[in-house]
Formats: sequence, structure tokens, C-alpha cells
Amino acid sequence: MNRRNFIKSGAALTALAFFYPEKILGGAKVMAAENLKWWQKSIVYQIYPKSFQDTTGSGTGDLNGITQHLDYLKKLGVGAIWLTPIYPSPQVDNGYDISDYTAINPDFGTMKDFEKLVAEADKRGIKIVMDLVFNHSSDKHEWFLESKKNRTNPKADWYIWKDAKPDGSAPTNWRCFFGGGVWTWCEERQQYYMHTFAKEQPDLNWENPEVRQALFDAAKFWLDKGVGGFRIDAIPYIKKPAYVDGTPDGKDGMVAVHKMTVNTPGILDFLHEFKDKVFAGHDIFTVGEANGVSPEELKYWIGEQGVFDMIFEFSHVLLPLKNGEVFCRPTEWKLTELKQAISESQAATKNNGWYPMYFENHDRPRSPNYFFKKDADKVKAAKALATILLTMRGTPFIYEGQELGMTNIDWDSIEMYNDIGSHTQFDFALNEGFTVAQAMDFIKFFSRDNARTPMQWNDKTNAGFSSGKTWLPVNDNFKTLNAAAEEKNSDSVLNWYRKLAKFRAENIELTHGDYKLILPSSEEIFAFSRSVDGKTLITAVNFTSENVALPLELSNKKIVLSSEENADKNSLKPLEARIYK
Ligand code: TEU
Repeated sequence: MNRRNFIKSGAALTALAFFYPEKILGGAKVMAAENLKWWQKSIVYQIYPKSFQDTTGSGTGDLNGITQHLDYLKKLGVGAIWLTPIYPSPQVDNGYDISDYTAINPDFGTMKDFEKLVAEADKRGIKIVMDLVFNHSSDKHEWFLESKKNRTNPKADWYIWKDAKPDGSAPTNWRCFFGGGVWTWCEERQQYYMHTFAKEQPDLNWENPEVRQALFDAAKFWLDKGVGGFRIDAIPYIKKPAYVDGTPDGKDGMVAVHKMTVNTPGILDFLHEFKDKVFAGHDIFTVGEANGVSPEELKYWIGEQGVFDMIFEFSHVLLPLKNGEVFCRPTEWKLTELKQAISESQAATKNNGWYPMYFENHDRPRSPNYFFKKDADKVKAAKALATILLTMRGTPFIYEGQELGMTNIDWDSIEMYNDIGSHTQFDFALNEGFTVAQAMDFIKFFSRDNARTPMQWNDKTNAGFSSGKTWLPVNDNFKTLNAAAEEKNSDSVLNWYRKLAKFRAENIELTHGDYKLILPSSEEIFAFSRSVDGKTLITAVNFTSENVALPLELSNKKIVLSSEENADKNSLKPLEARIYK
């Protein structure tokens, strides 16, 4: 090829783009695939190990159960698996109360099982991501057992200890996430210790450099095991402000701790040290769970100048919940609010950092129930959200069972629930004057157990999850809603997920493209485009259970994928999701 033809053929542009991938070439910004890191092109799958697959008959899932299903995850296009905590734990908060940061909970298996999981996943191009719970430990952690002994032991200030007020009462009126105040009295020390969550989850004292180093060493232990990243739990609460009372927001005379301690100035110093000493220089991703960090502040938290690669923020998932941090009740919300929340996060991560897209996790109800009217068709609803999740800009996070369209449970009595948060919210509702029936309705709507019932693999005993007595009952609908049945049905939620995952991998618009909201004021349709290098894909999803007419700007486009057979170019069927070229 001579020089002229070389330039004409576009090969020159490709070559230039290879060496200067982010330069503006001939007016068009060249976004070469190599600009994105592996985790920006991956789908992450979250596993709640306790409920995924039991291989021993104990009734509790285990690590070998995860290894057993790696091919299933590979087929779903998964590139990384985030495991909620698998460390030794008294399980007061299902593993978020850790008693040893560098070991495996024997209920889940051994360190050898873990190493095997990492190696087998690696063979399939899948990384394992660990959950770091560093705001607090379990009260059974040896650090706390020592710390509580007296005021002079070597770990005396590894946790947050305060004297009582002169009248003997707690140092502040802050309410913890799981019922009652954040302060619990310790007889041995004759002092209170602080816990943002349950009293069995004492907060670690990040002001103490020894504590920070011990936590960083724990994270490095897992890096040495070859993990591909970390999800960092409840991280905006690690820095505490002055210990002063707040204005009560409930009949108990207390104020939600979240309002008092979230994102306290000075927190970024701790986090930068964390980044420098642990994450820097590793080919991993980090995603902080950071409810309460606003889009304006994101630049300090993520990206080049920030700390993490991504943060989970809550603006879109808390919409259906009034008062999410204090006392939760279902509330009306509008589609335009959901679109605005997601679009604001998109704008905030357009040029800095990266967005983790999610609708479900172990703390949220099942999304087909949560984001749609009660009588909405749950299969169609699951496909609708799947389409947004897998065509949005950012890294999609799928929570176990979401790819099957698993739905909420409908248990009538509070005794049936395991989740500590459900119990404390129930009590809070009664204290606020609601009836038992009302409180139960709230719990059914938002209980975290909705998402924690065992994975539904088939229609056999316990949905194929376990041969023993399961730690939490299986959802009644497993006979019809399960992976084996969906495998055989080409129209299933599972096969829709697989189709979308493949489509995402094959279309650069969906990984690299810019995001733009279309039809911003529609309360019926969620539509947006993804464009790169002059190529555009458009997603359009009908959130209602009615037919909705399409405006000309969409009806004249070419449909490349639809969740409905015989898609009509002029309208969307109830809950239909489609993609246009
Ligand atoms: O959740 C943190 C958490 O519950 C709050 O940050 C959040 O603001 C609240 O849910 C809003 O409704 C994490 C874990 O995901 C959760 O499972 C644990 O129970 C909790 O931390 C304590 O470790």
C-alpha cells in the first residue's frame, strides 16, 4: 500500500489511534477499545454465598457450590463475581459482622476451596471480588474482645469508646441502622462503644494508625490470593464528626446516625491512604458502597483524583422508599425521577470515574416487584429492567437470581424473617404508631430477605439449592420459576439476559458510547441513546402495562432487538423493551 492509499484506507487513522488513542483525529474523537479497562467492559455478578448452592446438605450455600456453577455464569457473559462476605462471622448480619478478616467461614468451606474457586474462575476469564467490611467488625473479633477488657490494653482505642454523660446516659442521641441507639454500655470498661449498625458490629477507630494498617494488611492478604477487586462496605461512615446530639427525627427522641456521620470532612485523607497503601498499582477494580455522596462530590471519590474506580450510590434505588435511612415506607414515585437520578449519575461520571449500574443487591427487594405496580407482569418487568441494565453506560451488576426474574416473598409473620433490619424496622413502625398489619406491609415491600431466599435452580427439592433444611425458606414459586425451566424456554428472562449480554459484548456503542436521555419528560417510556464513532444504539422501555404510542423520532428507526414478538414500529407493547440501530 502506498502512502496515499494507506491514508485513504483509514489504516493510518487506525494506526494513529493505536498510538494516540485519545487524540482528536480529523475532528472525530477516536475511542479505541483499548481505552477501557477490563472491568469497564465486564459484567459483574453478585453472589450471596449463603443462598447460592449448597453442596454438603447443611442448608447453607458454600464455595464449592459457586465453583460448580462457573460455566452457568460464563454463559451469562460474567467477567467478575462479587462475593458478599465469606469470612468467619457470628452471622448476626449474615457475614457483615466479621470475626476474622483473613480466613474463610467454615460453613462456606476452606481456604483451599477458595483458592480452587479463584483458579477455576480464572480459567474461564472470571475474577473474584471480595467484600471489605472495614467500618466495623464483629463484637466477637479478637480485636474487640481485647479492646473491651479495660482502658489500658494494647487495643484499648481500636474501637470508639466514650464515657457516659454526667447523668449516665449515652454520649449522643444517634440511632443506629438496626434499632436503638448507636451506643452500647460495656460493664468491663464502664464505657459506651459506638456501632453504626447492630450492637454486635462495633465501629473500628480509623483515627488510630494501627487500625488502618491492620485493615490494609487484611486487604493485601486477598490481593496476594489473586482477587480481581473489592467492594467496600458502608465506607462513608468511617470518619466520625464531633459527638453532639442531633435534632430527633422519630418518637424515640433519636436521630438517624446516617444524618450525623455520613461523609464527614477528613474522610478523604483516610481513603487516599487506603488507595495508596492497598489498591494503587494493581490491575483490579474498587467499588465503594457510598450512600450519601452527591453527584457534585463524586469527583473527589472516584476517577484519577479520587479514591475508588466506582461508587454505588443510592439515588435511583431509594426512590420507591420514603425516608430510606431512617424508617422506610413505600412511597409514590415517577418515572421521570428515576430517569433524572440515573441521568445525573451518568453526567457526573461522563468524564471522570465510572458508573456501576444496578437495580438489585442483597439489601434491596427484587426489582420486578420494587419498580413496578403490584399487578405488572413480572417476567416482562424483569426483561424491561435487564434491558436498561445491560445497555446503560457503566459496568452492569447482576444480583443472583435477577437473571431469572426472581421475585419477592410474601411471608405473613415477622417471625419468619431472618434479616435483622426487617425486625428492627418492624419494631420502629409499631413505635411510630402503625398497626401490625401496616408494619407487615412495609416489611413485605422492602425486607432484605426478599433477595436472600435460595437460588432457584430447578423444580426439585429445595429448588436444587440444598438437600438439607435451608437456612431461609425457598420462594414458593420455584416450581415454575427456576433456571432449568428457563434454560429450555427461549422466551425466558434468563435467555433474554444472555441475549443482551452477547449483544453488549458485540456492540462497542454499549461499552464505549456516550449516554443521552431521549424523551426526558415521558412518564411512560425510558429511552436513551449510546453513541460512539458516529454509530448509535437506542434503548426504549415501556414502564407501563398499556400500549404506548411512539413518537416519530423512534418509530422511524430500525428495531434490532425486542422483548416482544412481532414488535410494532409505531408503539410499544406493555413493558416492552427494545433496541434500535
Ligand atoms: O449496607 C450499608 C447500609 O445499609 C447503608 O449504607 C444504606 O445507607 C442503607 O441501606 C440505606 O437504606 C451495608 C451492607 O450492604 C449491608 O448488608 C450490611 O447490613 C451493612 O452494610 C452493615 O455492614
